[in-house]
Amino acid sequence: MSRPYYNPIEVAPVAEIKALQTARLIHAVHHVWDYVPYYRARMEEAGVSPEDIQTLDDLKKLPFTYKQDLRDTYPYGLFAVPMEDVVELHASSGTTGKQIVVGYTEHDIQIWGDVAARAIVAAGGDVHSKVHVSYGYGLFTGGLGLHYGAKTLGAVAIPVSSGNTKRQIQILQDFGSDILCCTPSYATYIGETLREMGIRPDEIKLSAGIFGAEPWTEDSRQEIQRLLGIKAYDIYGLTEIMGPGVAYECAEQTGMHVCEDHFIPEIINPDTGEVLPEGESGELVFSCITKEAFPLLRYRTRDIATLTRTKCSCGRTLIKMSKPRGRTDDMLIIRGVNVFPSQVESVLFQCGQTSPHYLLIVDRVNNSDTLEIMVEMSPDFQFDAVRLVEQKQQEIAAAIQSTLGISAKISLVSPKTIERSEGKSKRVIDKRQLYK
Ligand code: DLL
Repeated sequence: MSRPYYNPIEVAPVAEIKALQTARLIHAVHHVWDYVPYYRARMEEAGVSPEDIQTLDDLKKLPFTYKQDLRDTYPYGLFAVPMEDVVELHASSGTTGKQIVVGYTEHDIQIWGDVAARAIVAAGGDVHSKVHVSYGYGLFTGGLGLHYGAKTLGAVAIPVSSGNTKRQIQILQDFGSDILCCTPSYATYIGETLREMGIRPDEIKLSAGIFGAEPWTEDSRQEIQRLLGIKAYDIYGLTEIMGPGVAYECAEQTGMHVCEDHFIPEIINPDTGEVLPEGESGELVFSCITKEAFPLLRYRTRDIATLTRTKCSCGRTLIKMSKPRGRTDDMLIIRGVNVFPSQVESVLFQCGQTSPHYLLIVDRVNNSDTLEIMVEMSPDFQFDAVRLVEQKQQEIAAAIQSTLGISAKISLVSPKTIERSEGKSKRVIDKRQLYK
């Protein structure tokens, strides 16, 4: 019989988790003070020494760490162990700017395997599962992270990596994969290809999917579940903190449990840096309390989410984070209105006959911002009926106006017009950046 959780800490009393966090935080602060001159200098500047950190509440005395700090110390300036203790490097370029590089000791890799194994178990996996990993392998953490999770659990890792979608489907069929791991946009693409090939979801063995690395809405979850005949679980992580497995979803599918025994989350006001009370929306900040090679403290993720510690029906006591709504740096400001691509996605789903593929094109004409939304329609939409096309455009424009408060030009395009993604999808073209 499969276990309901992987590691007993997932269901431990909250007081026990907090005691563990406190002890580990104190140790982590000494570790960076002793071994990372950059951290020591930042702490001295802020007037804090390791002795000032005795409780979880003291965490807020520590200065924040920003992506810019990682760039300024590129490549190895924030490593807290000698290179002979590092066994693996990963990197991320993000959407903008110079890449950053992170390192792991053998112990760090073991913890990564443990937290990713928790995600697989929470999605119904066990030692018998065949875990089909279609995240990219390489410097990106997606592929190897889930791979380590499957191996740690004792399940079978199938390292397919991303791309070659028809071959993915052949492997799903022939190898009998149970759990698919990839970005939600690639899951949609695989599902659509399956449909085009005339293969019904019940002809493959998949029962679950573990999808993350980019924002996705509840509507796209429903779409993926329908296309692939599975239960779709969210997983969150970022290169700087560990990779996938920082937080993962359970059967309740109402947010992701944060692996608080390794990463302390906070929600802050991104403008003032003030720590916000539980339940409020703001920027997620993480402190690594067990990492040896690359232990970031109070790292500003730029992801917008909420944290709640309500009782979960799965029995896990770890705090839950909401689906990130987007990143502060993904948020578009169009004629003064804040717009997240995920909000547009929700509106499109509600309008019906749309597909999950869309593109926002933002420009500046005569000193005023313009927004065009290219929407790919589902195969049953009748493009030859001009009146229907106009009606649909008006319907979507009105829904965008009433939900987001901005006007947009809607362009409906036929199926398969918008480029598909095998990894993280690109939803926005902001031409205004060209004029900066
Ligand atoms: O995307 C790690 C990962 C791999 C997570 C596979 C989940 C699955 P990065 O490339 O460094 O690492 O990108 C991290 O991706 O700050 C978020 O903005 C976004 N992100 C990650 N997971 C989610 C998610 C990997 N479940 C950045 N929902 C993060 C929304 C996500 N956004």
